[in-house]
Amino acid sequence: MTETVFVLNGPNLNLLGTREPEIYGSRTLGDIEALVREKADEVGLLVEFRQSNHEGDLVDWLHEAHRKGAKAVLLNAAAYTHTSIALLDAIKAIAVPVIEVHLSDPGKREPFRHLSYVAMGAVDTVQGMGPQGYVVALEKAAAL
Ligand code: CA2
Repeated sequence: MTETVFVLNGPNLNLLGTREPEIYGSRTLGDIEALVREKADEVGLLVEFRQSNHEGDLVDWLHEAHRKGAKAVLLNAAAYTHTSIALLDAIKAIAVPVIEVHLSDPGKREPFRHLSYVAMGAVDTVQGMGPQGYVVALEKAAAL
Protein backbone atom coordinates (compact mmCIF):
# COMPACT_ATOMS: atom_id res chain seq x y z
CA MET A 1 0.00 0.00 0.00
CA THR A 2 1.36 3.41 -0.94
CA GLU A 3 1.87 5.66 2.07
CA THR A 4 0.68 9.26 2.24
CA VAL A 5 2.45 12.35 3.56
CA PHE A 6 0.33 15.37 4.47
CA VAL A 7 1.97 18.70 3.62
CA LEU A 8 0.15 21.41 5.60
CA ASN A 9 0.70 25.12 5.13
CA GLY A 10 -0.52 27.89 7.40
CA PRO A 11 -1.64 31.49 7.11
CA ASN A 12 -0.58 33.77 4.28
CA LEU A 13 1.47 31.12 2.50
CA ASN A 14 -1.16 31.28 -0.28
CA LEU A 15 0.39 34.70 -1.05
CA LEU A 16 3.89 33.33 -1.69
CA GLY A 17 5.55 34.77 -4.75
CA THR A 18 3.52 37.98 -4.61
CA ARG A 19 5.13 39.91 -1.70
CA GLU A 20 8.39 40.00 0.29
CA PRO A 21 10.46 38.01 -2.27
CA GLU A 22 13.64 39.06 -0.41
CA ILE A 23 12.50 36.89 2.50
CA TYR A 24 10.38 34.14 0.93
CA GLY A 25 11.62 34.06 -2.68
CA SER A 26 9.59 34.42 -5.87
CA ARG A 27 8.11 30.95 -6.11
CA THR A 28 4.44 30.38 -5.44
CA LEU A 29 2.94 27.73 -3.19
CA GLY A 30 1.83 25.99 -6.40
CA ASP A 31 5.49 25.84 -7.50
CA ILE A 32 6.41 24.31 -4.13
CA GLU A 33 3.60 21.76 -4.47
CA ALA A 34 4.98 20.76 -7.90
CA LEU A 35 8.48 20.29 -6.40
CA VAL A 36 7.06 18.17 -3.57
CA ARG A 37 4.99 16.02 -5.96
CA GLU A 38 8.03 15.43 -8.18
CA LYS A 39 10.05 14.16 -5.19
CA ALA A 40 7.08 12.16 -3.89
CA ASP A 41 6.81 10.33 -7.25
CA GLU A 42 10.54 9.60 -7.10
CA VAL A 43 10.38 8.09 -3.60
CA GLY A 44 6.97 6.41 -4.06
CA LEU A 45 4.81 8.46 -1.71
CA LEU A 46 1.37 10.03 -2.11
CA VAL A 47 0.95 13.66 -1.07
CA GLU A 48 -1.99 15.59 0.43
CA PHE A 49 -0.91 19.22 -0.09
CA ARG A 50 -3.07 21.85 1.66
CA GLN A 51 -3.07 25.46 2.86
CA SER A 52 -5.34 27.31 5.26
CA ASN A 53 -5.42 30.69 6.95
CA HIS A 54 -7.38 29.16 9.85
CA GLU A 55 -5.75 27.50 12.87
CA GLY A 56 -8.63 25.04 13.38
CA ASP A 57 -8.28 23.71 9.83
CA LEU A 58 -4.66 22.84 10.58
CA VAL A 59 -5.71 21.10 13.82
CA ASP A 60 -8.44 19.15 11.95
CA TRP A 61 -5.99 18.12 9.22
CA LEU A 62 -3.46 16.86 11.80
CA HIS A 63 -6.27 14.70 13.25
CA GLU A 64 -7.20 13.53 9.73
CA ALA A 65 -3.59 12.56 9.02
CA HIS A 66 -3.68 10.43 12.18
CA ARG A 67 -7.10 8.88 11.37
CA LYS A 68 -5.97 7.98 7.87
CA GLY A 69 -2.67 6.48 9.06
CA ALA A 70 -0.44 8.95 7.22
CA LYS A 71 3.28 8.21 7.21
CA ALA A 72 4.20 11.76 8.26
CA VAL A 73 3.10 15.38 8.22
CA LEU A 74 5.27 18.21 6.90
CA LEU A 75 3.99 21.32 8.68
CA ASN A 76 4.77 24.92 7.84
CA ALA A 77 2.43 26.49 10.37
CA ALA A 78 3.69 29.98 9.39
CA ALA A 79 2.89 32.53 12.13
CA TYR A 80 0.93 29.93 14.15
CA THR A 81 4.33 28.29 14.74
CA HIS A 82 5.06 31.01 17.27
CA THR A 83 1.66 31.24 18.96
CA SER A 84 -0.31 28.01 18.79
CA ILE A 85 -0.48 25.73 21.78
CA ALA A 86 -3.49 24.16 20.01
CA LEU A 87 -1.21 22.99 17.21
CA LEU A 88 1.37 21.71 19.72
CA ASP A 89 -1.36 19.76 21.54
CA ALA A 90 -2.59 18.30 18.24
CA ILE A 91 0.94 17.28 17.23
CA LYS A 92 1.40 15.58 20.60
CA ALA A 93 -2.03 13.94 20.41
CA ILE A 94 -1.39 12.13 17.13
CA ALA A 95 0.85 9.16 16.46
CA VAL A 96 2.00 10.53 13.10
CA PRO A 97 5.49 12.10 13.12
CA VAL A 98 5.47 15.80 12.25
CA ILE A 99 8.40 17.51 10.51
CA GLU A 100 8.43 21.29 10.91
CA VAL A 101 9.30 23.24 7.75
CA HIS A 102 10.09 26.93 7.22
CA LEU A 103 11.23 28.71 4.08
CA SER A 104 13.20 31.28 6.07
CA ASP A 105 15.20 30.69 9.25
CA PRO A 106 12.98 32.18 11.97
CA GLY A 107 15.90 31.95 14.43
CA LYS A 108 17.75 34.61 12.41
CA ARG A 109 14.77 36.97 12.28
CA GLU A 110 12.80 39.02 14.83
CA PRO A 111 12.94 37.73 18.44
CA PHE A 112 9.18 36.96 18.40
CA ARG A 113 9.89 34.28 15.76
CA HIS A 114 12.48 32.50 17.90
CA LEU A 115 9.95 30.52 19.92
CA SER A 116 8.39 27.57 18.06
CA TYR A 117 5.56 25.64 19.71
CA VAL A 118 5.59 23.33 16.68
CA ALA A 119 9.24 22.40 17.35
CA MET A 120 8.26 21.23 20.86
CA GLY A 121 6.28 18.38 19.28
CA ALA A 122 7.99 17.85 15.94
CA VAL A 123 10.51 15.07 15.31
CA ASP A 124 12.64 17.32 13.11
CA THR A 125 12.86 20.83 11.65
CA VAL A 126 14.02 21.99 8.21
CA GLN A 127 14.39 25.77 7.89
CA GLY A 128 16.19 28.46 5.93
CA MET A 129 16.41 26.44 2.71
CA GLY A 130 13.56 28.06 0.78
CA PRO A 131 11.30 25.76 -1.30
CA GLN A 132 14.03 23.10 -1.38
CA GLY A 133 13.44 22.64 2.35
CA TYR A 134 10.12 20.98 1.57
CA VAL A 135 11.93 18.47 -0.66
CA VAL A 136 14.53 17.80 2.05
CA ALA A 137 11.73 17.35 4.60
CA LEU A 138 9.95 14.89 2.28
CA GLU A 139 13.16 12.87 1.95
CA LYS A 140 13.37 12.81 5.74
CA ALA A 141 9.74 11.66 5.92
CA ALA A 142 10.44 8.90 3.37
CA ALA A 143 13.27 7.65 5.58
CA LEU A 144 11.13 7.45 8.75
O1 CA2 B 1 9.74 31.00 6.85
C1 CA2 B 1 8.63 30.48 6.92
O2 CA2 B 1 8.27 29.56 6.20
C2 CA2 B 1 7.61 31.03 7.92
O3 CA2 B 1 6.83 29.95 8.42
C3 CA2 B 1 6.73 31.99 7.16
C4 CA2 B 1 5.72 32.70 8.03
C5 CA2 B 1 6.38 33.34 9.24
O4 CA2 B 1 5.39 33.88 10.11
C6 CA2 B 1 7.24 32.35 10.01
O5 CA2 B 1 7.88 33.04 11.06
C7 CA2 B 1 8.28 31.72 9.11
C8 CA2 B 1 4.99 33.81 7.26
C9 CA2 B 1 4.37 33.35 5.97
C10 CA2 B 1 3.88 34.58 5.27
O6 CA2 B 1 3.89 34.36 3.91
C11 CA2 B 1 3.91 35.44 3.09
C12 CA2 B 1 3.80 35.18 1.76
C13 CA2 B 1 3.85 36.22 0.86
C14 CA2 B 1 3.98 37.51 1.30
C15 CA2 B 1 4.08 37.77 2.65
C16 CA2 B 1 4.04 36.72 3.55
